[in-house]
Amino acid sequence: VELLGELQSALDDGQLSLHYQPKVNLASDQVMGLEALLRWEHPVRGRIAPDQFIPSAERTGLIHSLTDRVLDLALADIARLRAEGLDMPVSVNISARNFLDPGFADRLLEKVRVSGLPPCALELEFTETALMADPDEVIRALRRLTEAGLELAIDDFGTGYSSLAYLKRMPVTTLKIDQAFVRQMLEHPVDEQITRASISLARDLGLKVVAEGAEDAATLARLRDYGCNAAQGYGIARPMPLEAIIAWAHDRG
Ligand code: G
Ligand code: G
Ligand code: MN
Ligand code: NA
Repeated sequence: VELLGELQSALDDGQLSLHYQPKVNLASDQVMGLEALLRWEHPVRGRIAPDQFIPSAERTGLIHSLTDRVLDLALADIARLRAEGLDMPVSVNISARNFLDPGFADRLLEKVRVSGLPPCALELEFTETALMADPDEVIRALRRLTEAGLELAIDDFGTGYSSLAYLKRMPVTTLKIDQAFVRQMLEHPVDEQITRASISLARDLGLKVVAEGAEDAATLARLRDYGCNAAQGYGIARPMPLEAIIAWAHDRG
């Protein structure tokens, strides 16, 4: 609660920024996108992890202005990336609560319009939980966003509560397999089976599939064997500030 009051001032003081983690296409080895991850640099407490403040921002409704700020930061950073010749979609994490705000899709589309960027430069990641409260309403909002040209991805796949019937109804283009299954899949056969089955499911449904939490070369090689389209994880790169990701991407060629 105390942190939350400070988050309100952090929103006004420029203490929030985005770090970026690359996703790499496993067939071509090319960078195919970046995920934006929120970072709060508190003047006294130092770095505060999103897990420590996003849940309470969700409970109190502050998540609405927080997500608006994240979108503004991301759109500004996308313009900078494109000025550097780095023309790849950036994905932003959207809370389930954001979809319960009836003005959310309109505000987001207006921000994209004002930015002058093509809508396909922005991808939204959200979990299956986003559908639980009001599936029809959320699916309508998702459809508007996808019809406007945004990319949509299901995040943390396999850890939520939704049914596969929802997966079929949702207008998503990408499925991200949660790191809980990928990280130690070479040590734990059940994790590997779940990862492999999720890759097949995604491909059968015509979705792109991204494995998260790939921490080493052996895991990346196995994911490639299984036909996974892309991977993200410490085995490729950690999340890093904008200028560092620009240097990293140029360096990699
Ligand atoms: O980057 P890190 O591993 O610390 O992120 C921890 C969690 O916080 C992840 O579940 C991630 O999806 C979430 N997260 C990171 N940035 C944002 C953000 O901008 N908005 C929301 N809603 N969640 C975020
Ligand atoms: O929930 P979401 O998938 O958005 O969360 C992404 C989180 O995973 C971020 O906090 C990011 O820092 C973290 N992360 C990214 N790659 C790896 C990895 O290879 N290993 C681990 N342990 N965490 C990772
Ligand atoms: Mn994510
Ligand atoms: Na995830």
